[in-house]
Parts: sequence; structure tokens; C-alpha cells
Amino acid sequence: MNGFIFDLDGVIVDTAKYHYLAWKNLADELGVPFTEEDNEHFKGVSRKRCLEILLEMGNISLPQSEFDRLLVEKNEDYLSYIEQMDESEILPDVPKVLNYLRERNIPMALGSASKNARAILKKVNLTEYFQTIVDGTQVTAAKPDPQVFLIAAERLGTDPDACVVFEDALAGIEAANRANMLSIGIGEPETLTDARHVFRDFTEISTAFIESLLDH
Ligand code: B16
Ligand code: MG
Repeated sequence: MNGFIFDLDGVIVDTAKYHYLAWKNLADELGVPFTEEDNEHFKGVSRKRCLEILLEMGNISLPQSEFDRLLVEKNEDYLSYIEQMDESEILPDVPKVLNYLRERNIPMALGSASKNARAILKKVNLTEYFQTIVDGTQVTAAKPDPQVFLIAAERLGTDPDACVVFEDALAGIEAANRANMLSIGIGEPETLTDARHVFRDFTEISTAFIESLLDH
């Protein structure tokens, strides 16, 4: 394996909690009940699709202009939480793996559905680790379509079947598998059943395991 691709939200940082707060605020405004469980289904899903789902939940149909206004409102609210992020929000032992790979000159890419990915990486001071960043502003087909990861592999100059993908979302695992990459789930084994390997978080991933991937 000689290309490592990382999802952002739920893998490197836990921004799902901020997405939840912003969607919850909007849902309250619209009078749609919205729980943390509902938010699970928004992970890895594009902003536009998330709003469509929220409106479907409330049986609400809106003119395009209002739909677009709500998208902006949600994002501005979300960005107000992001604004306060710093390095302390990097998930445990993520730097351990990033540094291990960087010391060995292994190319790394970010593959995220978020249009805010660059801003978040900058906030937590991790931009320099990634040779390329593929985010929601650059893809035309959302996960589970493999496009985001295939673009990352191409930019890394690595064959897809020599790439490893770290993902927390079901849609992201499916995208990685469809790209013919080695999928590593970050989360619950009961949920991420299609991932080749699953770890609850990076504290469970040893450098010996990463080294064994490099040898493949
Ligand atoms: P934005 P990832 C995804 O990021 C999130 O998991 C998902 O909850 C969010 O709706 C999506 O980004 C779009 O985010 O509103 O910032 O463009 O997990 O693919 O890094
Ligand atoms: Mg994610």
C-alpha cells in the first residue's frame, strides 16, 4: 500500500457534533423533530442532500430560493462553531498515525464530502500533512460514489488498489470498496460491517498495523 486517504469529519476531527447543533437549530426553526440518531444518517452525506432529508422528515416543500437560503443559514451557523476549533479537537492518536506515515514519505490525501474541509484542516493545523485535499467543492458525485477517492488516488499518483481509506460513514466505506481500495472503518464494528478492518478509534491502531499495510 502506498497511498493513504483520510476522511475528515469523524476520522480526524469530530465535527459531527457541530453539524448536529446546526441542523438541530434549523430543524427547531422548521418545527421538525431531530435527534442525534437522525444526525447519524447525515454523516458523509452532502449538505444539500441533508437538507432534502430534513425537509422530507417534516413533509415540507419549499421554493428553490428558500431552500438555498436555509443551506446558507445552516452553514453560517455551523461555521460559527468551527471558528472556535483548534488543535485540541484532533481525535486521539490521529497525529501518531499521520507522523508515522510522514516520516516514511508515504503520500497522504484528504477525501471529504465537506465544502468546509480546507478551513477545518487549517483550524486544527494539519494542512501540511496532505499532499492533496479533495473536498465537497471538487466532486460531482457524492459518496457512496467512489469519485472523491479516485480523484485523490490519481493526484497521489497511486493505483486505487494500492490505497488505504480511513472512513467513519457507511457511505464512505462503500465508496472506498467501490474504488477497489482497502477500507478501514473508524467506529462501531456492528455498524461498519462492510469495512475490511474496523477500529473504534486511532488509539486501537498500532504502528505495527500501519507498517503491515505498507508491506502489502
Ligand atoms: P459541509 P466527511 C461530511 O464530511 C460530513 O460527514 C457530513 O455530515 C456533512 O454533511 C458533509 O461533510 C458536508 O459538509 O456542510 O461542511 O459541506 O465525513 O466526508 O469529511
Ligand atoms: Mg466522515
